Amino acid sequence: MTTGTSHEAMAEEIRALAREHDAVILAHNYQRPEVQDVADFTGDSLGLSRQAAATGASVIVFAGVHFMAETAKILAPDKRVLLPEPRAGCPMADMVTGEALAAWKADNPGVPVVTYVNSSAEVKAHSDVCVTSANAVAVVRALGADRILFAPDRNLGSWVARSLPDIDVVLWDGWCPTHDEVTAEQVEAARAAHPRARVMVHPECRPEVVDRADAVLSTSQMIAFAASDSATEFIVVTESGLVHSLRKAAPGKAFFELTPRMLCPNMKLTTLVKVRDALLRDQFAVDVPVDVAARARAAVERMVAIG
Ligand code: CIZ
Ligand code: SF4
Repeated sequence: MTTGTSHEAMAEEIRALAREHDAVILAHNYQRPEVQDVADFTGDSLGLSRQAAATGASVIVFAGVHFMAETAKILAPDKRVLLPEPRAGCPMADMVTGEALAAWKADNPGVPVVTYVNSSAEVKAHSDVCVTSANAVAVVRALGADRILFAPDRNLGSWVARSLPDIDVVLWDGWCPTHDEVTAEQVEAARAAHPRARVMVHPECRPEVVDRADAVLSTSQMIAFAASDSATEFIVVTESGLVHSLRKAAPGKAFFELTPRMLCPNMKLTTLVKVRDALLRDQFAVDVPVDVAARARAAVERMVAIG
């Protein structure tokens, strides 16, 4: 399963199965290149969940991690949502539970709870509003509160706090292991090696890394920025899978990764074989209890309405 030819044969089988089962295949920007290439749509978690809600297909195969498939189910409750690899979770999403968030909220009456979409349905259901890395600053600004609780990513939360100095942002202590381990020295070394490159940094990185960016962007924003900016070289400080999407979106430009490369082991668990098996065996369905889904959907919809 490593050669181009075997990928092509498997991709053909997957496309035929998707037609047969009335399925749409969605792949996150951090997925393996061959999984991105077999998908109908690639994108960030919210963009893909909106595709899930808009599609006419009855089955959604979500190549990503568990919270993303849950978000798709929340926005498309009547569709069957399959996660090809049931072990694909997100350690950051697991750093807060619905129960713990509810207790934090009870300790801070009247303070809005703002939750990153990288969280479980249960956690979203206890939140006032969700945000993505693309809209966190704009949504929090629009809330008009002078104090907020932000979970689970302390790094995205500190980016919001530093962008909006008049708002008191109280941080939950969660982080993404893949983004949090990047150091300022690594970014400086990459810049020294590629002095003409623009540095694009994801806000899940630490503040001292974010401070060394030319642009602080979500994955979908990085794709748009690289395609439209006048620069022809870019240093990409986010999960390595995005480089494949960037090269497709801006084929004439050069994209450099940090050393060591940034990898999310959970994102890499999904393979073409698992996507094929998901379709073949109708596995692994992701369900969200109706009441939890309704409350989580309200937090997501509030974000969409504000942003
Ligand atoms: O929301 C997403 O898809 C994630 C995890 C990253 C991003 O910036 O798009
Ligand atoms: Fe979670 Fe980080 Fe992996 Fe995204 S890259 S799924 S935030 S662990």
